[in-house]
Amino acid sequence: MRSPFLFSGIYAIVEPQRRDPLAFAHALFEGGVRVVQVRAKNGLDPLLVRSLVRLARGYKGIVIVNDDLDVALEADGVHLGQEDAAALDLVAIRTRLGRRTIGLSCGTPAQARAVDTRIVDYLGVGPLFATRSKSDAGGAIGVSGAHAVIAATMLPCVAIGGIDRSNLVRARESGARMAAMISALADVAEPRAIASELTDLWGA
Ligand code: TZP
Ligand code: MG
Repeated sequence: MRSPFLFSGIYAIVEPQRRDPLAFAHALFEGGVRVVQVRAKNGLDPLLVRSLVRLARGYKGIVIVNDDLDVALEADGVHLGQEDAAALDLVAIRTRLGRRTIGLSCGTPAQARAVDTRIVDYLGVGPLFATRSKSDAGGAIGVSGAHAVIAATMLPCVAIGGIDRSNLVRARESGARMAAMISALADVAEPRAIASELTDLWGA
């Protein structure tokens, strides 16, 4: 990991169209989340990302943006999907992003083995369980499928897809260092309380 942060716990994905992103991220950081990814279908506002980074600094947290390499320069890193990465020159991206974090989604051991670990810092592994937050996420690979992907890499992994309070402990059995969530955090009245509960449940 090039960015100095503790790679463990809950990885929150914030979609600005779902909840007011600054208030939501504030609640999540208060609840113990240290990594927030901002994901927006209709483009990311660089000013919002700058504000989120300023907020994160008060909690020793980091902000990663989904896909957008220009806005990533305002943030602590970028997360890319397989298709995004296939169309890009990752060596050039590493040069451009410097020491910022680069994450890549992987759903199979073969994809994990193909990752250049000199360039990519962490893998997003899933979907673990069925998800309604990403229509093209593909079929669930389950805990054992995720375990196989994680066993195929030396990189730290973030489990993702349909994770909530009911299956968080099972998700941890995959060997992932972090658990990423959208709905389990966004669809609740008290995100701070849920973030705190999930952070404790995940442990370390
Ligand atoms: N990538 C794989 S599954 C997923 C993404 C972005 C969506 C996760 O959302 P949720 O609501 O936590 O299932
Ligand atoms: Mg993408």
